Amino acid sequence: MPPQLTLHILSTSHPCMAAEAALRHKGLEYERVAFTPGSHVEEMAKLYGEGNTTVPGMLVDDEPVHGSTAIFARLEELKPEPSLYPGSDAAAVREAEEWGDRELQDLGRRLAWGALHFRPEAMGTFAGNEPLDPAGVDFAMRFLRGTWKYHKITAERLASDLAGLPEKVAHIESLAAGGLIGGDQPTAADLQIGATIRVLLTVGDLDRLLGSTAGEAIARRWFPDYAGRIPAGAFPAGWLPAAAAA
Ligand SMILES: N[C@@H](CCC(=O)N[C@@H](CS)C(=O)NCC(=O)O)C(=O)O
Repeated sequence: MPPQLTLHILSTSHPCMAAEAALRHKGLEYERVAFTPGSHVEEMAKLYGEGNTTVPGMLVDDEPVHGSTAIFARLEELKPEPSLYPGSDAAAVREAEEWGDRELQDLGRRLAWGALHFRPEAMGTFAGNEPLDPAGVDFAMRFLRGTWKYHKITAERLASDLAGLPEKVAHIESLAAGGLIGGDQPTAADLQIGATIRVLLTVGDLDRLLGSTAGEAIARRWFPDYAGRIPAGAFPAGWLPAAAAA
């Protein structure tokens, strides 16, 4: 009997999207449990242990596997083909995936929540709805203050994240040029990096930096559907880097 797999997620989370794409790519059956933001903390701690409160988490029967990179690795053990760490590139793919987790993933949270502060009406679009009405904007503004605090977002932090983005985009280009990502089959690095870029594609201010890049192509290929649009002009213009890194 194959083990029973249960994936615990929050619905707009990009590492959760990445883990789910890996399950689908491997053709594994799984149960998907979407928690409500807020109460997920207690639920996750119960299942994955004190301190392991972020999503995704996956139960393999009763065995807890916490975090997207651990989930990729465990899925690879459970079903080696199609591989997420193919052949002689395995170590380099693992390194690229870890870079995506360590260096890029947080930007999907900070830049999206960060931009929404300036365009709170756009929060409605992330649920697939129209921009919020004035009462909705009042709610969103209170909610967004909470997300800034939780993710330790400050204007200085955002400006520095934006200034560093061209270098990260250039790193993704070099991974694609080296054939580690962007192939016909997704690697763990495609899924980890692509999921974050997919969230960043909702931020209109980043269109100029991300448009026609390898990151954009990978994100749209493996994550075609992701609701949300924050119109350009959210961030103060001076915070946006002038051009992509060479
Ligand atoms: N690097 C971890 C981080 C996961 C993470 O921070 N997930 C976010 C959602 S994108 C989360 O759980 N946020 C809610 C929380 O921190 O309580 C991974 O890839 O699994």
